Amino acid sequence: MGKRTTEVASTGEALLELLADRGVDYIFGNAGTDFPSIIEGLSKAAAGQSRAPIPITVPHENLAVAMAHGAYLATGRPQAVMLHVNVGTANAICGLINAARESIPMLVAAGRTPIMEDDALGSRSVFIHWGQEMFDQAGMVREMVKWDYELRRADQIEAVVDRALTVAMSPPRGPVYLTMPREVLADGAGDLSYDSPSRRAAATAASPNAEAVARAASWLVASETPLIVTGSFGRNSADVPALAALAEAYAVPVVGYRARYLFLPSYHPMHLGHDPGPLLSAADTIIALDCDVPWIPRLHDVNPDAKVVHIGEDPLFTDYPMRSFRADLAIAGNSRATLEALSSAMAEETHDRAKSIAARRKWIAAMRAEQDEAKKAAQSAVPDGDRATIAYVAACLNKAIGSGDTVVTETAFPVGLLDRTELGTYFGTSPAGGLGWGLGAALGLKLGRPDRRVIAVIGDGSYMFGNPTPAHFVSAANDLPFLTVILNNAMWGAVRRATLSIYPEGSAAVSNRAPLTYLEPAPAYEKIVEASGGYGEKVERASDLPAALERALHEVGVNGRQAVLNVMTAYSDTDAKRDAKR
Ligand SMILES: Cc1ncc(C[n+]2csc(CCOP(=O)(O)OP(=O)(O)O)c2C)c(N)n1
Repeated sequence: MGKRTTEVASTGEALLELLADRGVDYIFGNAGTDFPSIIEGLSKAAAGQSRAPIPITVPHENLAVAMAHGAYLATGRPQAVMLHVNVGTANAICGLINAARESIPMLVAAGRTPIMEDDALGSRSVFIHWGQEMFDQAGMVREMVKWDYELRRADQIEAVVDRALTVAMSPPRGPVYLTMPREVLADGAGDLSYDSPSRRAAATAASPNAEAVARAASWLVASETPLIVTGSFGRNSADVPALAALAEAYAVPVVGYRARYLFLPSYHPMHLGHDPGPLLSAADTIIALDCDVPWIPRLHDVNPDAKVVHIGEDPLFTDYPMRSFRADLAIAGNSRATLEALSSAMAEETHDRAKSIAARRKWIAAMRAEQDEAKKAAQSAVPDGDRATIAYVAACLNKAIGSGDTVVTETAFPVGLLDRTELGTYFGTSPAGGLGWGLGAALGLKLGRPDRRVIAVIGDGSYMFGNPTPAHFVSAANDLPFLTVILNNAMWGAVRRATLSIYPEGSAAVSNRAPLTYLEPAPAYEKIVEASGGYGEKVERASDLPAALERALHEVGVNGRQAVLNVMTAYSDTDAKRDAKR
């Protein structure tokens, strides 16, 4: 505990000093006329005269937020994003929606047009300073952030930075938003004296209610056919052993539904894949663990007599306007703590369930063996035609990568075909589904894990949403080589699937080129990375893919150069009709 005193030239510089002191590693910036004091402060830090997070120039705001998202996933520390007033904020909103729905903390700061029209350091100096002012700039993002505030005075900077970061990091975590008028940023020259480390701690995780845990434990112990379904458990890979232990000890199958993380290693005997459908109708106790959508009422039959327990920091997802899944019990608290408490409470239950656990272990093993067989068959299937299928890409990738490689997906991807053994090596898109996340997330993860290979598997549509030119620029400028595998079906397949699910025999179904669904003529995506000195290759034939993957991974891993494989993939209407029913 102690005080640090340093001389600063402005509040902008003080902000940077404090962010660095509080453990923020990076500031992902997209600058404008609101930035002079920030740029001056960063320049001083670059010259070794002050402290600041490492600045990363990101030429699109949505990419900047996705990078902060990925860097948090890699480091566990909140990062900062700095945007240009209302317009930069507008470009960042899609990324913020993704981050908010995945409880990803970050400090998003933006300038606010100068307050004074004249006669102050920092006052208005260009015509946009009138046009960019809003009555309520933060109103644009208020629904997506946990806290917003306008910095009013130089001498509140320490308190404001701490307030922002502690709110962001208190569970459930999430983004916060700070606006900063140019005059306040330019003010504040003199001694900055502050507590280092901070005297303001984020809230610790809440413990689950013991009575609720005991009730859930009694249901689980009495259950013949329990089931755990998760969506975002495993974001913190240190939580996974608690689930692995409970599932293993009591033979409880675990399914990831649209799972964003590795919730169990693939080889874990209780990992029963990614489709809860076949299990939901028989389950007598369903645990929705960090799971916003455990099933889809229109698609799944759920045992009407099943007891349903939701577990999570906010188990009812109170920031979702409508979500009305049955809940016999909803246990608020840190999920790892709840799983550990459940395990202890179950161990105390006295009646002997050994026989039924053993019987369950048998049928789970049989089901798992069936799944393993199907997986093996899918992994060795060769596509009928020239074009790769998505399953084939997954199987080739599975062979080409190692256990420590990090995989990011932004597309409908059969993640079950990847054998992922090391925790924290898989990341999928936010349930908000704001496209344009994958490239930035991969870059952020690479920043936080410089010694790991990072592979992004991205649909052609999503690749374009991801701002590829800025992304490849950032990669080259910051020495962040990563591999992008584009699944190029020359369409927005999801949009086609959605159309066919409602109009299976309609006009769009018989057209090869229904309006607003196809992306032809398909660009030579492999050329975009070349513009930033990267390695690009188009893969027309499935049989060429394994060697192409080897070449691209060599470029990334050995030559330290970013790479893109533009893989042409087949997508037929048979696929679309089948997928529409899922
Ligand atoms: C920002 C944003 N705009 C539009 C959409 C709607 N949308 C969902 S999936 C999709 C198509 C994605 O295309 P691609 O990445 O090529 O994958 P595919 O569906 O072909 O598998 C679109 C446009 C979205 N989710 N997010």
